[in-house]
Amino acid sequence: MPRLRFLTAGESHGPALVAIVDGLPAGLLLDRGGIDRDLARRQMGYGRGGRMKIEKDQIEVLAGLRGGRTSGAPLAFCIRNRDFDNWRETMDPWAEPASGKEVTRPRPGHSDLAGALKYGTHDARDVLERASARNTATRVAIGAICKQLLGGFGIELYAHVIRIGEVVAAPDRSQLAALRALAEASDVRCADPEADRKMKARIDEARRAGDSLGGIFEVIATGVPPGLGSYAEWDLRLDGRLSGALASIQAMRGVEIGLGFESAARPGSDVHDPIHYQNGRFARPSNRAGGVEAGLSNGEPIVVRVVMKPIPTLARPLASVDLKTKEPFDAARERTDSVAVPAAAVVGEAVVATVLGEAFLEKFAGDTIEDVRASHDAYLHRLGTY
Ligand code: EPS
Repeated sequence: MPRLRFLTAGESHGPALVAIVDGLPAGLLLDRGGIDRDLARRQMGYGRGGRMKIEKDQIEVLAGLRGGRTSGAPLAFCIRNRDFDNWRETMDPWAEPASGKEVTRPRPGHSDLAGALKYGTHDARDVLERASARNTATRVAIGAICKQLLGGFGIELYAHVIRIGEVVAAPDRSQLAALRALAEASDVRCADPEADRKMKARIDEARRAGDSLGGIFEVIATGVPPGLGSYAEWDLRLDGRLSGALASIQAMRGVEIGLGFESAARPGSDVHDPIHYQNGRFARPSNRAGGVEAGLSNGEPIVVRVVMKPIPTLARPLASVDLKTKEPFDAARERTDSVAVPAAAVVGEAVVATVLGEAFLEKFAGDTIEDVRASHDAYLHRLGTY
């Protein structure tokens, strides 16, 4: 039984994005509609540019699935890029690329300059095609598969936007279902209607100024049993794995778990969560740890927040230097989104699901979903009789 792992490939304007996911147990029933719904959620959001009007992302499974059930073999899928039809002359895998789409004016904040230096090229086209956040579609599909696995064991995930630019939301977190309904109905995926209005006004302002905005989203995972991850080795720690995976999403600049950076300002008595024992189970009256202590899930909801920087492609670009002539130029002007934080939240939700899926299948490893269930149920029984 291999551990859960995946690889992705694909250029933003190439024929398709592809992924291979290995280590899913056999017999897991997948719902294509659920995966496509998450792909559609990622495409939504106030402030996105023209590209999302072209794409309609859908999963096309190529291997490892029969009758909707995983076979235990690697699962391979692709998501077609509809925009490839407009880019054939540049992006055809075999034909010599037509001239005109070279990128010699690197955008500050994007991969263009460092990538061109790394590969010794004066045309950053190959660099930005792969570095593009378009690739997050594959991570959302992988996360959607993991959400379906985890959902079968009562683990639910949800992401919502809590800040765009200077606008900070104050959502009511007491009822998760209500928060989810509000955020899902919001164009900016924000569960605070007042902030929703202000965020959209701020996005309009940024768009008019040819500028972009970043923000913060929060992911909440409920129903996670205690004991996922490990304190035993650094690379098994759940906090490290969540932080690393979330920071690897394009444009993410910071991750905090639970109280996060605020922990620095408080005494320990106001940071750690007291332990109670009520009705035959351990209980925590607060969740400042965000569900993770010492690299292990502790049974409380996992809460992470992620900072996204403003998108570097600006309609009114910053100064840059031509890679060939070394002359100053305005950076390449490309079609762009002004804000992608609502989309990034969906990606973050998927990435947390993927990390939890990996940790879940480590703890409850099995060749078939029945084996996984037997291991899971035996563990819960043990916890119940502790
Ligand atoms: C992106 C640039 C834009 C975004 C793209 C990410 O694409 P284009 O250059 O085709 O206008 O729309 O995001 C997506 C295509 C997507 O599916 O999210 C970039 O440079 O990272």
